[in-house]
Amino acid sequence: MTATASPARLLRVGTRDLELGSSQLGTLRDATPHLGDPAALRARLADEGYLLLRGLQDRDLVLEARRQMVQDLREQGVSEPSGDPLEARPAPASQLRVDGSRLTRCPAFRQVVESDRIRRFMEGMYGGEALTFSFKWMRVVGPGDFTGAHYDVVYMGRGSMGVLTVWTPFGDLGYEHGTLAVVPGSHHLSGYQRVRDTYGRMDVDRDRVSGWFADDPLDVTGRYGGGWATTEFRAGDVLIFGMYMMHMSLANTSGEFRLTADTRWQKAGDPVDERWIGKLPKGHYAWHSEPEKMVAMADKRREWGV
Ligand SMILES: O=C(O)CCC(=O)C(=O)O
Repeated sequence: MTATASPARLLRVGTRDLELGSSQLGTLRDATPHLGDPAALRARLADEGYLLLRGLQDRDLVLEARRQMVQDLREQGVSEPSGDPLEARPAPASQLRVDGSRLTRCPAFRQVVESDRIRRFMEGMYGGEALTFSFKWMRVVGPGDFTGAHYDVVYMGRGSMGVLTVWTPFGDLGYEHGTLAVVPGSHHLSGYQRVRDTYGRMDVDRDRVSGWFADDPLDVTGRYGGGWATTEFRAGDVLIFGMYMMHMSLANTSGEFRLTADTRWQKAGDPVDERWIGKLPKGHYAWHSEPEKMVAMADKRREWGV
């Protein structure tokens, strides 16, 4: 009997199809076995730049938050009614990307993103008290949409450089929902040095640059090295990474919304980016406020030669 090779699986990452399992797109390594060993987790984070932790959050609570969010989206007329309280299917003529900020007011949302589990985890990572930004980024990403490749530092780089992003799926996510992808090691790979020294010094409010470095994943790894990695997620899993991790998302090719949050933590007592804290965080106060002053990333990249 001859073994038949399984067909290549193509996944749409940003604007390009990449073959899963190829050198261009691999899968994320699971760091869950190191839970309870902060030194090992810190070493893994320093080396690869990310931590994939399965079941860190309480799955039932995450699903309860999803139920509350779906109900809110239905009340807004954004999501279609359905017998399944967890199904988030866009209503006809609904937008591609819906403002998710109102979903952060769902009671179970905050219970998840500020849970004792994640706080204790961060305290272990920082070896002391941890602080989370009061601003929470909740994404409701519609079919066809994706997030372009970027560093988080261009959006929140005015305080600690030890800020960690926690990417939290609210629901089970297959690749087709548009999972997050990172370039492992891109925070220290030498090929990215010039990118860190140019793009990585931007501040979207001060410099009014568009924040994404690229829409095409190969416009990153094809030039600077490394490969993209992603995985499928279950409610309760989180992906954690630092400010200089190059990341983007797969395109949402499903017929449903992708509900995910990115929330930020840092060591308490370190300088804090004042845009994201307090009762009413001011957020991006200049970026996009005067469209005629916006600087296209393509122009900046030409200027930097990257
Ligand atoms: O979920 C997304 O599409 C983008 C998330 C992101 O860029 C982040 O977590 O920093």
